[in-house]
Amino acid sequence: MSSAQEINASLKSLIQEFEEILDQASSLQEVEEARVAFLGRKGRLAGIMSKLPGLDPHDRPQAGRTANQVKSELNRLLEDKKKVLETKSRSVQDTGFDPSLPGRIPDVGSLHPVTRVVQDICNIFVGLGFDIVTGPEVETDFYNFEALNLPPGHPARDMQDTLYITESLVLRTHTSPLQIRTMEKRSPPLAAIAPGKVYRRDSDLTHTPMFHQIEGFLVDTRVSMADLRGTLTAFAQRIFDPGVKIRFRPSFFPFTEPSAEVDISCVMCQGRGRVHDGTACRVCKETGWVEVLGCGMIDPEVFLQVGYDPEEYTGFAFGLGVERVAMLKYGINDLRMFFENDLKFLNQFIQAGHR
Ligand code: 2U9
Repeated sequence: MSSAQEINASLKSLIQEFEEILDQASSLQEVEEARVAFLGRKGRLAGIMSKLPGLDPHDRPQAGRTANQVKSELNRLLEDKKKVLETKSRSVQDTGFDPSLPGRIPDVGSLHPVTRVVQDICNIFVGLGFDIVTGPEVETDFYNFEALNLPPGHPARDMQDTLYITESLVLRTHTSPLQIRTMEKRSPPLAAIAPGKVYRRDSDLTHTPMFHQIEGFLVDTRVSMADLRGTLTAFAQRIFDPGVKIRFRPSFFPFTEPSAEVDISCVMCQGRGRVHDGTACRVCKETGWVEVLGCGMIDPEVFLQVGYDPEEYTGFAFGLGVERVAMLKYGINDLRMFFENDLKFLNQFIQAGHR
C-alpha cells in the first residue's frame, strides 16, 4: 500500500516528466503517444489514481484533488504543444516557411580595403580644400593623350600599354583626363582630386590590368613647387604617420615640368633600413625610403590645350596608385590579394561601426 506522500510525490513528478517528453516531441504522432502513455486508460496517471482507494479515508479527498489538478495541468501542456506543432505544420505547408527553425545570421559586407583608402585619401584632400571630380572610364584619344602633351606617335600611346576600344577611344590609362575636363569647365583658382579606376595592358606579379589612381592638381597665380611639397607632406603625414618625411627625386612626365618622384621614409622600419630584430627591411630593401607618388608643375603646353594663359597661371599635379598606398598602410605584400575577393582577407578590414 502506498502512502499519501508517495502518491503526492509521483503525481508532481509526472508533470515534469511529461514536460520533458513533450519538449522532445517533434510531431503530432509523438504527442499522441505521450498522451496515451500519461493520460490514457492504462497510462501513468490512471496507474497512480488506481491506488487512491487504498489510502487512509482521511487522506483520500486531498489526494483526489491533487490528482485532478495534475490531470488538468497535463492536458493543458498537451494542448499547448499540439497548438505549436499544428501552427508550424500549417505554416510550413502554406508558405514553405518554418517559423520554428533557428534564424540564419546574414553575412554582412564590409568596405574593400581599396575603397577605404580611396575614402581616406579623398577626406584628407577635402580637408585641404580640394574638390572631388569623377568622369568616364572610356575616354577619347584627345582627353587621355593629346591634351596631356602626349601627341600621336608618343611611346605611352603604344598598343602595348593601352587598351583600345576603337582607334580614337581608349580605356583611360590614368585619371588625368578628368583634370583636363575640369579645367575646360572652370577657371582658376581651382584645386581638385580625381579618384578612379584606370586600365593598362599589363599583368604580372606587380601589375594588374585595372587599378585605382588618385591624381590631384591645383592651379592659381604664383603656385610654386614649395606649395606642392607642403601639400604632399601634409598628405603623407595624415595618411601614414605624423612622423613621416618625404623627399623629391628628379623625374620626367610629359604633362609636368619639372617633375619628381616622391619617396616617404619607410613606414615599416621608420627609415632605418632594418626592422626591430636587426634584419633587413623588405619593404624599402634597406634604403629607408619607399616611392609613393609622382608629381610636378603642370606643363605650360597643357595649359594652352585648355585655354589657360601660362604666363598668368602656374599649377602643380600629382598622381598615386591606391593599391600601392593600401599595401604600405596595411603591410600587404601581394597585389593580387586586392582582386581575389577572398573573404578571409577582406574580413580583416571590417571596422567596428564601418560595415
Ligand atoms: C594634368 C596635368 C598633370 C598627374 C601626375 C604622376 C605625376 C604620376 C603615377 C603614380 C603611380 C601614376 O598610378 S601611377 O602609376 N602618376 O607619377 N601623375 S604627375 O599629372 C597631371 C595630371 C593632369 C592636367
